[in-house]
Amino acid sequence: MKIYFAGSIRGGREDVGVYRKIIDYLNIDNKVLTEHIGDYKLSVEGQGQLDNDYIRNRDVDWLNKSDLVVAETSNPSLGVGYELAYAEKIKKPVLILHNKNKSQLSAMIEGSKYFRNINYYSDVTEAISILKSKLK
Ligand code: 6IA
Repeated sequence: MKIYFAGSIRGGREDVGVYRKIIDYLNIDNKVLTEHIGDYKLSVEGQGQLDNDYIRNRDVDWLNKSDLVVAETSNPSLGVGYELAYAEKIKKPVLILHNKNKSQLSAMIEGSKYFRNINYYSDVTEAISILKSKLK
């Protein structure tokens, strides 16, 4: 299955190691379309000269083509919020992973009946076990 993985970029890159592990796990039996999110070299500083229109349109195209959206929401990110709202609008299945020790998930996500598959975890090992059981 084609998976759109969403995680913070300009919202902050401190969880990139978690994104990398989740992407590596998902890629065992699936195709993650957004591998760059787990790329340690993708830094906020290096993004000034990138074409925002291109990025947004390519990402929306990938969202449309994906079978499932997996979003890691612990580090608040406007882009991830946008992607979740877009997935809700086009009724794409969504699985959310949120580290309960890091932040409180937005009421706009918790309060939407569309997002029923919200999974709270405390470390990356638990996040992977959740994926294992949910993607069986
Ligand atoms: O507001 P944020 O930057 O935190 O939003 C992150 C989310 O928006 C991710 O889930 C991505 O899918 C999407 N996104 C934001 N910026 C980019 C981006 N920047 N490339 C791809 N997706 C993005 C340029 C990176 C470049 C080095 C290839």
